[in-house]
Amino acid sequence: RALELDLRKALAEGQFELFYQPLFDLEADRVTGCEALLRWFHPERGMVSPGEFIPLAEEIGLIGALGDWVLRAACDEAARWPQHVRLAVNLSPAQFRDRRLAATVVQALAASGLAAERLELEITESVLLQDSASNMAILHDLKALGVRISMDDFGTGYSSLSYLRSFPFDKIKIDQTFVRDILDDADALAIIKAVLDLGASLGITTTAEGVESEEQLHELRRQGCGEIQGYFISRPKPAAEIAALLGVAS
Ligand code: G
Ligand code: G
Ligand code: MN
Ligand code: NA
Repeated sequence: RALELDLRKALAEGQFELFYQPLFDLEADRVTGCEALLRWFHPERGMVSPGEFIPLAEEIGLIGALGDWVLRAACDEAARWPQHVRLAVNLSPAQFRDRRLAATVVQALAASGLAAERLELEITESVLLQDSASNMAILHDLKALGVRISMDDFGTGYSSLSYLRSFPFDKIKIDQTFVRDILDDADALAIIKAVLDLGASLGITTTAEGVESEEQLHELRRQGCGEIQGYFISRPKPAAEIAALLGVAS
């Protein structure tokens, strides 16, 4: 469990960094948001993927401290961006075990000066699956602050549709596995169309994730998709590169 010991030290030693990936509004034809994506630069192993260390952080009880750091650091950074650019932050289900989550968000907003309307919190349906009464109460507290709540990785779980009824989400993010096959799989296209219809009927934004080519972008535009994210627009990049891309004076 060498990695576990290293992870316990990593926060104090400043080994975490936030990268940011743009969200591109197809109607406005510009970047209107960026998603914070956590990176761990391990002194010997180099970059460790969040897919590896987030589950470990949850397991060893570090996700609370790490999640707080992410919220504070991301809000501080986003406060420098133009007003029309929102910040999206991923929340792990384990962060909902702490009833102070909404208070932590309030503190991060207050300390940074970022307006609540500019913060989007991305959750997966597992948040609503586990301990749902308590998690639902926290979600409503968050929503009452004026922050937006997005359903991430939509379409990959068990019963996403029922979750859309149980909470007033502001955004649906279509999982990248559907976008990947949009040009050569009629079923993937049909599902994307249905989710875009669903978003339109609910009056909320639908974002297509994992857009890697111009052809995929064209198809999504043709289907009326409002927002895209993916390597075709930009890979996740360090804060300074994103600030430059957004025209922030350094
Ligand atoms: O950026 P990347 O593809 O490596 O992210 C892998 C996974 O890690 C994704 O599911 C993403 O949502 C998650 N992730 C990235 N940053 C954070 C974070 O700050 N907090 C949480 N809880 N998950 C994150
Ligand atoms: O679970 P979540 O959607 O938060 O995770 C997003 C993950 O997808 C991040 O790890 C990010 O690095 C990755 N990602 C973002 N854009 C693309 C893309 O165009 N192609 C692929 N393969 N991965 C992407
Ligand atoms: Mn996400
Ligand atoms: Na996602």
